[in-house]
Amino acid sequence: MQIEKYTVDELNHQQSKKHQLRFEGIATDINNVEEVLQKLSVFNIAIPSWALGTGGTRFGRFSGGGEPRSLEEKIEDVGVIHALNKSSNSISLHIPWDIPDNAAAIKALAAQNGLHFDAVNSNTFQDQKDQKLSYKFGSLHHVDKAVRKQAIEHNIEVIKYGKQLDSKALSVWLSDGSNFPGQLNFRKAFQNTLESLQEIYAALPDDWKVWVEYKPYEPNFYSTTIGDWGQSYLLSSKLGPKAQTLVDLGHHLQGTNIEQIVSLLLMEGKLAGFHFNDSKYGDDDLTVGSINPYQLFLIFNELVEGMDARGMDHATSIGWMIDASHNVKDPIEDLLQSVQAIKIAYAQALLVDKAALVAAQNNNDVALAQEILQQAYRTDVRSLVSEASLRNGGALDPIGAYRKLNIREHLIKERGLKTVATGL
Ligand code: AFD
Ligand code: MN
Ligand code: MN
Repeated sequence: MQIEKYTVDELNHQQSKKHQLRFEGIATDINNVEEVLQKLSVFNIAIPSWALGTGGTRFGRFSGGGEPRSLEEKIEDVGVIHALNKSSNSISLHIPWDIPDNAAAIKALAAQNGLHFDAVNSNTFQDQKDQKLSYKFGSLHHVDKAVRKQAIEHNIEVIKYGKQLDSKALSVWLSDGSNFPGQLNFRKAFQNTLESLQEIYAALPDDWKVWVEYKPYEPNFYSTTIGDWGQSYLLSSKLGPKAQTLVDLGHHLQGTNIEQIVSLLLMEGKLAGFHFNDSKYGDDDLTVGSINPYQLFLIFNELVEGMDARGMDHATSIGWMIDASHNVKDPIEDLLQSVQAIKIAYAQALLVDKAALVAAQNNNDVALAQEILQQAYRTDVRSLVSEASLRNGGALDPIGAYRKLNIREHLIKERGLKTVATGL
């Protein structure tokens, strides 16, 4: 479904007085408010095609109704998100779940919705119908060369689809690992993975990147062949300049200092980008900012500082994407909330008084350094994010607008109550 712009404008109009008061309140406090607004308004976060349906666990899946039944409908859903928040102008596809039968038509539909295609993702963590060899014991790291070859060819095919859609990156997440001690020779598994990735790397167009994602456990519970950022960094370094390390926030053991990882990867020019989500226990894939928004802010603080140090463009020099799977929420509401949480953390990071922080660090003034960070974190920046959205033609309150416009009800009417989107 297409959202008519005047319906969003009408809702904004109803809220405009209240918004104006809040915005003016904070605007007078910030000396570079226009610069902050400008940065916020060009900042976009990609939506993964697999987050548009309700997720599940191994115990069950409870579909919410009106889920997209095809790639076309997934694109329409991202179009809805983007029309409301003007901050989600791309979609990331997962092959073979989202094979575009007619790339030209798919591209045209995306363009109609103001969207383009972010990284394409390969899938060698599941066996597909009619697949010759099984990935039960892994893919790119497999002991059998024939299985590795099949997985390499799949990745090269994914690049082919991505080229048709003007994607610029291949995102690789492997579930390869082992469940029991002794099952695997770690060195050989790593070497096989490297050699397989080298073949995929050789098939990358010049202006493409390959993003190597890591994850400590699940579905394997003893070892994962690309288990942490060190292993991913080792691979991406050996592969070459077109390979980088992708950070998925949920792919860390509890207590890991993710902001420090981010800082060092950025320093080395090896940070591919993000899969945003939040978690309490593991790879929970919860809504961004729902559990630990302070950590999200600290990550953005390192990002802003590190990118500025290298003269990088915040909006375009790395990949920004959500990777979530919500089991009980309306997926579109969850994604709108996630994008808002990201923009709030980014806005807060832009408010950090950098010169004062550097001085405090150089004086070992620990208390002051904390004050400076928390001063920014405790600022209510929601009206800045709303103002940026308003200036872009989006809604002041995207989730409120989604509800008031009864979008899910429309989708259910159009698609039915018992639809299930492809994905996990
Ligand atoms: C996994 C990974 C990865 C992958 C996705 C598939 O985070 O990014 O593509 O889920 O649904 O947990
Ligand atoms: Mn991920
Ligand atoms: Mn994950």
